[in-house]
Amino acid sequence: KKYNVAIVGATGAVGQELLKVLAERNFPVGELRLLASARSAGKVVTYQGQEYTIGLTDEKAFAGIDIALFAGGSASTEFAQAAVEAGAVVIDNSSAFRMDPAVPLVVPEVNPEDVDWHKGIIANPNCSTIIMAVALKPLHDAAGIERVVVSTYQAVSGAGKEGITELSEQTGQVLRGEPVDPKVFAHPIAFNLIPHIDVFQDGDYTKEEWKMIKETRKILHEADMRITATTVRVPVYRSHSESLNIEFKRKITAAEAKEILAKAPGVIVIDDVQNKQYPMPLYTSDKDEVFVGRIREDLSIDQGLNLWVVADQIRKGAATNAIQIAEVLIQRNRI
Ligand code: 2RA
Repeated sequence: KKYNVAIVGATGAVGQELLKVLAERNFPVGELRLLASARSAGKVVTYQGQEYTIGLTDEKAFAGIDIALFAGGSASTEFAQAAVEAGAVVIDNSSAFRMDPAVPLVVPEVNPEDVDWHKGIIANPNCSTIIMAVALKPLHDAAGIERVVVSTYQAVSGAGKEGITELSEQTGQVLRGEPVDPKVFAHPIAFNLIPHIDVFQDGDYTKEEWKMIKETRKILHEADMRITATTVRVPVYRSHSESLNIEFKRKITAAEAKEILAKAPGVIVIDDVQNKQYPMPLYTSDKDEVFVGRIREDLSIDQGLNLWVVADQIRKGAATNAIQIAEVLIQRNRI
């Protein structure tokens, strides 16, 4: 069986990646409808040798669509409901529905069963959250997580194509001794780190930090899990990195954790410090897995581990996860 698929926001960084991943995974696409806002509607893109004209996203754009992949942004609040009413299942990459108790928030390696209770919309979690959840889940199953302290090192492409352009341009400007004019980020990003992603909210945490806390609890079904986060933008093009310090309910050795993670779905362990092997964002881009290394016991507490986790946030953190959700929907007969 084939499925008619719409991509909303088809010209953006996530939309383009959704197209690539659909093709790579041989997703059973019937009709493919590419949609975007007025700014991009009418453009022509080539996909698998065929030309597609980008259509305008509006209430009428979803007739006959089985799966609507929303890449993110305001289109979700405006049009996701219209897509559901037209009979599509929406897989939404925006933050609009993630914490809605009536909407499943799904990472296929972690909580695939949650697709079973969808009512038309399934939310794709925040990129940094997905990456962390894939690494936490097998360890939580094995030893019970008591508390997580996470610090992120997030690539500029998390802010879209404009983030990439800003880093490139500023790098050249700094090297030439010219002034820089930050637009996408609050401060210069070239040769800098910015401990500020998205807007500031309660307790002076950013929205990105709250997403990592609240969404992880929902995905793991652990409403009270103690999690604290600091999210930082770094001058890296692609792939988010995260330092995780995890305290457990029972002792887990580094060797045990390595064994568990090596067998975990969607995880690749790269951890051979003698040979200087650990995950790095330069080498994880365009990959679908979550890479884990520097696995070691936290010697300052009895039952703790430190991990270094890296993954392509446009792939596993967005497009790949969304398409995996669509695959789970099909496998579990929920579409
Ligand atoms: C970022 N997490 O990296 C965001 C993207 N959704 O900015």
